[in-house]
Amino acid sequence: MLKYDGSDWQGKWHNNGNRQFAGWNMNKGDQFIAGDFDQDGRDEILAIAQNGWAKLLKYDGSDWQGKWIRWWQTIHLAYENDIYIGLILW
Ligand SMILES: [Ca+2]
Repeated sequence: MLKYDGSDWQGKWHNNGNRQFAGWNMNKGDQFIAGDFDQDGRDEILAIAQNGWAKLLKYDGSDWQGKWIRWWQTIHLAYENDIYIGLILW
Protein backbone atom coordinates (compact mmCIF):
# COMPACT_ATOMS: atom_id res chain seq x y z
CA MET A 1 0.00 0.00 0.00
CA LEU A 2 1.39 3.36 -1.05
CA LYS A 3 0.64 6.90 0.10
CA TYR A 4 1.50 10.05 -1.84
CA ASP A 5 2.92 12.71 0.50
CA GLY A 6 2.71 15.56 -2.03
CA SER A 7 6.14 15.05 -3.54
CA ASP A 8 6.77 11.30 -3.59
CA TRP A 9 5.16 7.93 -2.93
CA GLN A 10 5.78 6.31 0.44
CA GLY A 11 5.43 2.61 1.20
CA LYS A 12 2.93 2.22 4.08
CA TRP A 13 2.21 -1.49 4.23
CA HIS A 14 2.85 -4.80 2.44
CA ASN A 15 2.09 -8.45 3.04
CA ASN A 16 5.37 -9.94 1.79
CA GLY A 17 3.43 -11.44 -1.11
CA ASN A 18 1.49 -13.89 1.07
CA ARG A 19 -1.90 -12.91 -0.50
CA GLN A 20 -3.38 -12.10 2.94
CA PHE A 21 -4.35 -9.06 4.89
CA ALA A 22 -6.16 -8.98 8.23
CA GLY A 23 -6.81 -12.71 7.86
CA TRP A 24 -8.42 -12.28 4.43
CA ASN A 25 -7.06 -14.74 1.85
CA MET A 26 -7.15 -12.85 -1.45
CA ASN A 27 -8.39 -14.88 -4.40
CA LYS A 28 -9.08 -14.20 -8.05
CA GLY A 29 -12.53 -12.68 -8.42
CA ASP A 30 -12.66 -11.03 -4.97
CA GLN A 31 -14.33 -7.64 -4.91
CA PHE A 32 -12.95 -4.80 -2.80
CA ILE A 33 -15.18 -1.81 -2.07
CA ALA A 34 -13.84 1.28 -0.28
CA GLY A 35 -16.24 3.23 1.92
CA ASP A 36 -16.78 4.67 5.36
CA PHE A 37 -18.72 1.66 6.61
CA ASP A 38 -18.40 2.45 10.33
CA GLN A 39 -19.01 6.19 9.80
CA ASP A 40 -15.84 7.38 11.55
CA GLY A 41 -14.83 9.67 8.66
CA ARG A 42 -12.19 7.28 7.27
CA ASP A 43 -12.66 4.63 4.62
CA GLU A 44 -12.42 0.91 5.21
CA ILE A 45 -12.34 -1.88 2.62
CA LEU A 46 -15.19 -4.34 2.29
CA ALA A 47 -13.80 -7.56 0.79
CA ILE A 48 -16.31 -9.90 -0.85
CA ALA A 49 -15.29 -13.37 -2.04
CA GLN A 50 -17.00 -15.30 -4.83
CA ASN A 51 -17.77 -18.08 -2.33
CA GLY A 52 -20.04 -15.71 -0.42
CA TRP A 53 -17.92 -14.52 2.50
CA ALA A 54 -17.42 -10.84 3.21
CA LYS A 55 -15.08 -9.11 5.64
CA LEU A 56 -14.65 -5.49 6.68
CA LEU A 57 -10.97 -4.50 6.77
CA LYS A 58 -9.73 -1.40 8.56
CA TYR A 59 -6.25 0.15 8.43
CA ASP A 60 -5.14 1.33 11.91
CA GLY A 61 -2.14 3.35 10.71
CA SER A 62 0.34 0.49 10.83
CA ASP A 63 -1.57 -2.70 9.95
CA TRP A 64 -4.91 -3.97 8.67
CA GLN A 65 -7.48 -5.22 11.17
CA GLY A 66 -10.47 -7.45 10.45
CA LYS A 67 -13.58 -5.80 11.95
CA TRP A 68 -16.13 -8.49 11.14
CA ILE A 69 -16.79 -11.34 8.74
CA ARG A 70 -20.20 -12.37 7.44
CA TRP A 71 -21.88 -14.52 4.91
CA TRP A 72 -22.82 -12.36 1.92
CA GLN A 73 -26.53 -13.09 2.35
CA THR A 74 -26.49 -11.04 5.58
CA ILE A 75 -25.21 -7.86 3.92
CA HIS A 76 -26.74 -5.56 1.35
CA LEU A 77 -24.96 -2.75 -0.50
CA ALA A 78 -27.24 0.24 -1.06
CA TYR A 79 -26.83 2.32 -4.22
CA GLU A 80 -28.57 5.46 -5.44
CA ASN A 81 -28.00 6.45 -9.10
CA ASP A 82 -25.11 3.93 -9.24
CA ILE A 83 -23.35 5.64 -6.31
CA TYR A 84 -22.70 3.60 -3.18
CA ILE A 85 -24.63 5.15 -0.27
CA GLY A 86 -24.54 2.57 2.48
CA LEU A 87 -24.20 -0.90 3.86
CA ILE A 88 -27.10 -2.72 5.47
CA LEU A 89 -26.37 -5.61 7.82
CA TRP A 90 -28.95 -8.08 9.11
CA1 LIG B 1 -14.77 4.35 8.60
